[in-house]
Amino acid sequence: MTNIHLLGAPIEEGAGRRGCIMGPAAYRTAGLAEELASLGHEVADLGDAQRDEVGTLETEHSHLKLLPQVAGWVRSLHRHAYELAKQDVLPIYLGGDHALSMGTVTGHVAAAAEMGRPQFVLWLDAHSDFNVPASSPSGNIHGMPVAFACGLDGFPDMLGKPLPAQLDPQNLCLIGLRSVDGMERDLLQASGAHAYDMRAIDEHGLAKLLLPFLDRVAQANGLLHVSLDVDFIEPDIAPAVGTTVPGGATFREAHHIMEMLHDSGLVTSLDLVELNPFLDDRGRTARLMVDLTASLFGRRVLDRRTQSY
Ligand code: 6HN
Ligand code: MN
Ligand code: MN
Ligand code: MN
Repeated sequence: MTNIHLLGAPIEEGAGRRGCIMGPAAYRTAGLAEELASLGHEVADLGDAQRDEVGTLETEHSHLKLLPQVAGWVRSLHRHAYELAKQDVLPIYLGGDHALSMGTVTGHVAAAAEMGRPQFVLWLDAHSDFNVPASSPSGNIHGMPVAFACGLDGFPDMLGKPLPAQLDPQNLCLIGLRSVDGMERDLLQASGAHAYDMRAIDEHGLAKLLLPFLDRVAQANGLLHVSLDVDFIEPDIAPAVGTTVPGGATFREAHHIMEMLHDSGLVTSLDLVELNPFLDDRGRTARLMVDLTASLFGRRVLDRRTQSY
C-alpha cells in the first residue's frame, strides 16, 4: 500500500497551444483517484496548485513565450514538490504541460540532496526537452525542462541562480525519443544522459534498456522520479497531445514499462504531462493515461514479474 498524493498542475503557458489547463480535471473525470484506491492505495487529492505572481524577468531571449507565467508555475511547483518529497507520500503531479517538471524535478532533486540520496529521473517522451533558450526553435518553454533541471547555462532567473540543486545527467534516462532539434541533440549528447530513441526499443526491447537503469537506481539507494509525456505513446492510441509524433510506444510497450516500474518498487514520484483534453477523442487518452498509471501502481493480470533478458 502506498500513500499517494495527487496535485493538479494546470499550466498550459509552456506549450505552443492551449488546453493543458484542463488536464487535471480530465484525470479526475477519468477516475484516477478511484482506480488507485481500488488497487489498495491510500489516495489524497490535494486539489490544484496555483501559480505565483512573477513580474518581468530579465533575459536576452525575447522569443521565450509567456516567461513570467511559466516562471510563476515553476516557483510554486518547486515548493510543493520539495515539501511533498520530504513527506512519506508518493506525489503524482497532474499536468499541465511539461514545463511543470522544471518545478517538480528541481523540487525533488533539492530535497534528495538534503536527504543525502541521489535523485534519478526517467523521462518517457518523444522529445528530449533538452533545449536551452538559445537552441529552442519554438520559444516554447515545455521543450526545455530537462536542460533547466540539469543546470545548463542561458536560462533567465526562474528559480534562483544557481539552482537550489541540479540533476546529474548521469542519473537521467530518456526513452522514446523520435523528435530532437539540431542543437538540442548536441547538448543532450554532450551531457552524458542515457538517451534511447525508438530505434533502440526496436533493436533491443524495452526491458534491456530499462532494467540496467533500474539496477543503478537500486544499487545507489536512489530516489526515482518518472515523467510521462503523453506523446511518448503512439498518437493513434493517444491523440490528446499538441505535439504528436508518429512511431511512438505501443499500448503494450507503454504498459510493460509501467509494469516493470511497479515491480522494481523504486518509483518515488510521478509527473503525468501534456494531456490536452481539448484534443481528445471521447476521453480515450485520459483513460489510457489512468490505465498506465494503474499498471505502475500494481494492476496486473497474473502474478509474475519480468525476469532477466
Ligand atoms: N514536450 N523540441 C520542440 C520544441 O519546441 O522545443 C518540441 C518540444 C515538445 C515539448 O514534449 O513536452
Ligand atoms: Mn515533454
Ligand atoms: Mn513530448
Ligand atoms: Mn553513464
